[in-house]
Amino acid sequence: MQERLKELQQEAIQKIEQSSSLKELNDIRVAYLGKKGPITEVLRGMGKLSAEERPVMGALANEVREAIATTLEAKQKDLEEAAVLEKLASESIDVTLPGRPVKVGNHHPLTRIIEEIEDLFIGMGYQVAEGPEVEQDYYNFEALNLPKGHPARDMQDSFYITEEILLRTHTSPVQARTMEKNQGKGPIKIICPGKVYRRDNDDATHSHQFMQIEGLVVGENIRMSDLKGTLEVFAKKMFGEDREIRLRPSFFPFTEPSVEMDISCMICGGHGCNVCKKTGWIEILGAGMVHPNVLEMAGYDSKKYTGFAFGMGPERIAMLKYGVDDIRHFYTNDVRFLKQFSKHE
Ligand code: FA5
Repeated sequence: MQERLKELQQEAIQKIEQSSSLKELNDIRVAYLGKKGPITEVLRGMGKLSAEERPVMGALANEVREAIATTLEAKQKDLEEAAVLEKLASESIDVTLPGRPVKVGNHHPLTRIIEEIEDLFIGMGYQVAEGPEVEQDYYNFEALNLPKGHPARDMQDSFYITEEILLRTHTSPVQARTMEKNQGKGPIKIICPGKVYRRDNDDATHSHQFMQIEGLVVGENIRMSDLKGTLEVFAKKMFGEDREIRLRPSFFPFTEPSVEMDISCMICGGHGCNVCKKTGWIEILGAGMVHPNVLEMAGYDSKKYTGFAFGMGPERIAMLKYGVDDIRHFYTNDVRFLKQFSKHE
């Protein structure tokens, strides 16, 4: 029996030393020290021993149990430590590895142009106004001196929603709305950027939805020379100090007199090229002195107050500034096109 116990001790310690997991170790514990284990079995047979042999055997059995338990404990500690070290190693971060590149977006070229124009006018004391894209016929046309049946309504083919409601064809209704809100009192100095809609066929220079930026200045003694000076500053800041401007007579029912502004071609410097169609000039915007009827309809005394207004298409301006040959590039969201503008960020 003594030998059997010694054998069991040796066998158990050998297995413990060879074990490589906590689960394996637990199985060994159950197998050797459990109630159904061989040591317990040996102890059960102690009844057959003499009274002298029994305490000697009991002491030996306890020694064997103790030895196995201590070895188990030591091995368990080793395995637990090894597990922690392995976890730390597997979760360690190599801070010297290069990071994953973060894709940085950039402003859409149109947003950039609009913000540039806004900043420029804000710097001259203008405020930014907004108006609805789904507009009443009254503000889009009638309040702008374009009564129903006026032939000039055909200049802007419209998307009507009902007889009286349409998608605005220009940002000029914001002029009428702002003047009306002011109830005929006090000066106004606003720009209004926004989307507009026309039943135009899409091509390289036309879109059925595009942006406009409106400008309106109302006050006492506002003159055509103020309009010209303002537009000249705008053109030079936008396209370069050596740009020249010229105003050509034009027609808009809401301004009198009306003009179109050209700038000297930035490609050929005014000598004539394909971009300016050999004229040396490029058309940029429409403008004029606010028609007295428009002032009166909005409640302003046209004898006391005068004003000027202008309206431009930022897509066309962006096309000229960035050398873009098709307006549709701005709307198709091709990243190869958009990425080219990130360097301006
Ligand atoms: C107007 O819309 C007037 N409301 C501008 C104005 C305001 C005149 C205040 C006087 C006083 P026009 O229809 O010319 O004008 O349009 C102005 C600009 O919008 C054009 O110069 C052009 O740059 C742009 N534009 C017009 N139609 C389109 C289109 N289909 N696609 C892209 N841009 C367009």
